[in-house]
Amino acid sequence: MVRGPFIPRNWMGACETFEEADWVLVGLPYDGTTSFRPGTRFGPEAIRGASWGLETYSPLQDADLDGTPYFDAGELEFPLGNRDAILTMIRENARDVVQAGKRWLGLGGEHLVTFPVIEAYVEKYPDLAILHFDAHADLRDDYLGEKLSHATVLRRCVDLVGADSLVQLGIRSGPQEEFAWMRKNGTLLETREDLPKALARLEGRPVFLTIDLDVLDPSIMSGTGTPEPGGMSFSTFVEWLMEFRHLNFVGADVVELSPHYDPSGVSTVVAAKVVREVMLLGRKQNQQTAQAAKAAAGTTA
Ligand SMILES: [Mn+2]
Repeated sequence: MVRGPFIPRNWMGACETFEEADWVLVGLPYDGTTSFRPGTRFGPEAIRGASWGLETYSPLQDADLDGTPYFDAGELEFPLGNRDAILTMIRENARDVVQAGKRWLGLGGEHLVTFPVIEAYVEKYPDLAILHFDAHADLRDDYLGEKLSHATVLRRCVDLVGADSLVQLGIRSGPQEEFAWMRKNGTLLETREDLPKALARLEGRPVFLTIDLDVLDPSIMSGTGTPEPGGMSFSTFVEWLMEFRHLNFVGADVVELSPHYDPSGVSTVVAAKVVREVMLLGRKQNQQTAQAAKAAAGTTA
């Protein structure tokens, strides 16, 4: 018998049980269709480690994770190499979370992991809309002959929800046809002037938020499979995110962290902070209010 205490390996501050959670974090260590630099299978574990360096309070949103029950389910153990079996596992797990009335928060992993989650979501929310941050449109109909790939994932999601249920930000790389498609279908939010139109697509509907971390500039996000120069600073990213914070987010994922390409560890810290801000979206809970509520409930902080 060794006494401990031992360092927890889950996400900082997570609650004990699935039942009490609002958000459910699920690690998705899969990078099987990655076309350039593999390694996102190590993303979720790295994000968990970095979470311990975060504060629970977000000055940006004046909200605290203490008032946000979230459960860290851990990493799914995948039969690596069997893409279809892995997608089925993710779909079934996401379905359990969604049908229990909880919000999925997937930690990638490559971006293909979003598709089976959207499949599970549209079963419960047929009017689901998707808000997509990425350097890449991921709208190819196939990639090297494959219909299911990190490069086609948003096209597969559009097959389910329709092009008029998608809003995309930060896209700065892709073939001309993808840009033509986005402009034709009005999915690409390029300037502040486009914001009201984008919000009109999303307001009043259940929204799934999918964030490919390569939307951020490689200067803070070198730790990703397909870095693209010219990306958002962290400040610009959160400014955009705050434009959407009043929406009804029913689930989210944060994908494509590949920690071994970032020896400084900065990308992983950024990723963890993105996850924190996502969990606090829509929760306008002032810290003092939360503490007062705790005191009233007779619990200790
Ligand atoms: Mn991308």
